[in-house]
Amino acid sequence: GQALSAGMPDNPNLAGQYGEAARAPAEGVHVASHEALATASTTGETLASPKVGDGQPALGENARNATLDGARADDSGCVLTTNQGVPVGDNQNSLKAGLRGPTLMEDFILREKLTHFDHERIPERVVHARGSAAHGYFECYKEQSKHTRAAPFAKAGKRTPVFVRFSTVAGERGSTDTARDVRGFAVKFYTDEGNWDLVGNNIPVFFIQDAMKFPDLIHAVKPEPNNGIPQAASAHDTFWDFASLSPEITHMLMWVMSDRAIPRSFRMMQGFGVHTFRLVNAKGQSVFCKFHWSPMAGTHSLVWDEAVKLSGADSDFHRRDLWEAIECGEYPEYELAFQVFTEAQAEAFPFDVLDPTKLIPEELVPLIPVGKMVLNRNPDNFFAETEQVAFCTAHIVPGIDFSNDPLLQGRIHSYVDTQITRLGGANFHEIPINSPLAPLHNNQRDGIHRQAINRGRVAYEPNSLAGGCPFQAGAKGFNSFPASVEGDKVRGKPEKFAEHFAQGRLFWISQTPVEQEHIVHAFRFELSKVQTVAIRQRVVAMLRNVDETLAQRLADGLGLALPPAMPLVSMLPMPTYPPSPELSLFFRPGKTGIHTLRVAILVGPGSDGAQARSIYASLLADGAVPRLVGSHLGKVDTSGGAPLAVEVSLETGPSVLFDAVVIPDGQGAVQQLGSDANALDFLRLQYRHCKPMLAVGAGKSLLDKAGIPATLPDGKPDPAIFIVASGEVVKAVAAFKKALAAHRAFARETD
Ligand code: HDE
Repeated sequence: GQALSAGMPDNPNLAGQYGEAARAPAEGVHVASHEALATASTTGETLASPKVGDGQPALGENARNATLDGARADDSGCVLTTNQGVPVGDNQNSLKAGLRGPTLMEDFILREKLTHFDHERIPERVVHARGSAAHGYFECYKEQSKHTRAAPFAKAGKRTPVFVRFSTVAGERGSTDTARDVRGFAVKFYTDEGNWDLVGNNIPVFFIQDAMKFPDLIHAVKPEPNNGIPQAASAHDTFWDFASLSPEITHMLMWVMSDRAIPRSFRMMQGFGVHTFRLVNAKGQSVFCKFHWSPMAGTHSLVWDEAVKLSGADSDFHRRDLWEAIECGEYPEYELAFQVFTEAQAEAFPFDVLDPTKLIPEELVPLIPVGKMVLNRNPDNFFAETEQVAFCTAHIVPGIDFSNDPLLQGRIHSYVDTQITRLGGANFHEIPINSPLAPLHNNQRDGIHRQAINRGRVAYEPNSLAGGCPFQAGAKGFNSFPASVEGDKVRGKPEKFAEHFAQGRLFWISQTPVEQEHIVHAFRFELSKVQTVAIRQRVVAMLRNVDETLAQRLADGLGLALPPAMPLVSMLPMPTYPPSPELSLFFRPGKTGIHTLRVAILVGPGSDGAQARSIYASLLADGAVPRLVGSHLGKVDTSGGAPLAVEVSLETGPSVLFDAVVIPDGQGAVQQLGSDANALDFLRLQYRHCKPMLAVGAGKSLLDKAGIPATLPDGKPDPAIFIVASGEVVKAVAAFKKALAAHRAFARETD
C-alpha cells in the first residue's frame, strides 16, 4: 500500500507484479549478525509449499504440489554451502598465494562454483524454445466412460493435476512473446494411470501433412542459416519460398496470417490437439476424437502494429501477463471439449480425418464440453519446471490412442528422441516435473543421472526370483486399439490429401470483414519483406484458389499483375462449405468481463484527485488492473483531495501495455501532459489500436491536442470514446467498462 497515496484503494495486482516485497521492502535481506549465522541451520529445509504472492492454491488441493514439495528447496535462514554441504567461509574472494598472487588450484570452492556455472545451459528446444508455464488441475464435468476409460474423465468433479506450457514456435528462448506465430498449448495430465501429454497448438490445423516434411518446414522458417536473420519471424524469403512450393500449407497460412497468431494473452486463446485421436472405452470400443480447449476469458488478439511495438515495450508481455494473473488469483480457465465421430462418419466427410491440414467444422460434428482446466500456481523455478518439462506425444494412457495421421505418427518418435539430447539422457522422466504421480515399476535400469535406487537382483521379466514382479497388467493396462491395417508398403498420400484450398476458403468466408482486412494486411506485410518477386507471385497464385478478391487485393498491395491461379492437383471436385461462425475470433467473447484488463489513468499536477481515485476504485472493484500513469514517477498535487503517486511513468509504460485509457479532469494536468510527446503518442496509439478512451472535463482538450476525433469517418459517434463533463463520470465509467469488456472498437480502425 505504501506506493499509493492516502485514499487510494489497495491494488492486489501490484503484489502480483513484483511480490509482496515490492509493496513494503523488507529491511535488509542478509542475515544480520554472525550470531544469527552461527545458529542458522546448514541443512536446506524443504519449503512447505506456500510461496510469494497470492497465486497459491490451498495446500493439498493439487496432489502434484505435494509431491513436488519434496524437490522444492528454500534457502531462507540457511548458511551457504558447497554442493557437498560444506559451509563456505568466504564467498567473495578466491584462494591466492599472497594478496596479489596467482589463484591456487586447490581452491575447490571456486572451481566447483565456476564448473557448475559453466554447465548451466542446456540446448533449447529445436522448436517452441520460448515458453511460459503454470500448474493447475483439470476437473471433469461428467463421466465420459461411454467414450473413454481415460482416468481424468472417470467421474464428475474428479480433479487431475496438470502442468501447461504455452510457447511460440520459431523464436529462440529469449525472443519476443508477441511475434506473429503459432502458439504451443501443451498440457501434461498427471493421471492415475500415468502421464498423458496433449501437445497441441492454438490453431486447429498444421502446415504440412507428413512428418517427413517437418525438418524442411522448420529450416525454412527459422532464421536463415547464413546470417541468423530474422529472429522469431516468418517474414523472410526462405519461409515463403517453402510455403509457395507447398500448397498443402494454404489453410494454415490463412490462420497464421489472421489475428490468431498474435493473441492478446495466453489466457485468451484456444488450444487444439490438431490430429484425430482415438478414444477407447473399457469394453475396447473406439471412436475418433479431436480435442478443443476454449478460454473462459474469450478469444482476443492484439493488432499487428501493437504486437510490433510490444516487442520493444515488453518482450515478455505474454509471460508477464500469465504470471501476474495467477499471482493475483485471476486463475486462467479453459474448457475442454471432445469432437467425437465414428469411422463411418469419417468416411463420408469430403476431407480425410487423417489429414492435419483439415479441421472438422463444428456444424458437422458439435463440441461436447467435458471439463475445465484451472491454472492456479506459477512455477517456483523457471529452469526446473518450465525448461525441463518434457512433453511427448507418445505419452498416452489407457483410454486414449493414436490415429494413423502421418504427422502424428512421426511426432510419436520425435518428442522422446529430442528430450534425450535436450535433457541429457534417457532418465528425463525422473526429473521432478516429468515424473508421473502414478507409481512407476519396470526393469529399465541405469543410464546417465539415474536417480532411482532399484533394489534386488532381478531386473528382467519373466522372472521367478522376484515372484514375477513387476507383472504385466493384462487387460487392465494399456493395450493398443486393434485397428485393422492392410496395404502395400508405399510412400504416398490418399487422394483427399491432395485438395488444399477448400478449407482455406471456408476459413476466409467465416471471418468478419475486420478479420479479413487484417489477413490481407498480414499477407502484404510478410510478402513485402520477401525480396524475391517470384515467391510473392507464387503465393498470390496459390491464394487465387482460396478467394479471388483476397488474391487481387494482395496483388494490388504488392504492385503485381494478378498471376494465373496455381493448378489444382486433386482430381476430385473441390468441396464447398457454408461459413462456420465458430472460426471467427469474435465468436467467443468470453465470460470474464473486464477482469485483468489494464487501464491507464493519465495524471499530472492539477488532476482531479478525488475523481481519479474513484475511477481507479471502480475499475478495481470490477477486476480490472488500473494504473496511475504520468510523465515521471513521484507525487503530483491534485486539484481535489490528497496528492497522487504516479505508479508508472510514460517512458516505461507506453500505450501498448494498456487496454484502455482514462483522462480525469484537471486543467493543469492536461496542460502538462499536452507538452509531453510520450503522452500524446500514448493517446494516438490508444486510438489507433481501437481501445476505449474516457476523457473527463478538461481531459477533452488533451484528446484534441492529440488530434483524436470523437466521431467515426462517417460522422457517427465513436462507440468507445467517452467525452463527458465531471458530473457525468459515474454513468460514463459504466459505459466505458462495457466498451472495455468488448476490448476494441474496430469500427474506428484507421490502419
Ligand atoms: Fe512439435 N515438436 N513437432 N508440433 N511441438 C516439439 O519437442 C515435431 C507439431 C508442439 O512446450 C519438439 O520437446 C515434429 C504439431 C508443441 O515443451 C520436437 C512434428 C503440433 C511443442 C517437435 C511436430 C506441435 C512442440 C521440440 C511433425 C501441434 C512444445 C522440443 C511431425 C499439434 C512443447 C520438444 C513444450 C515441440 C517435433 C508438429 C506442437 C522436436 C517432428 C502438429 C506445443 O520434438
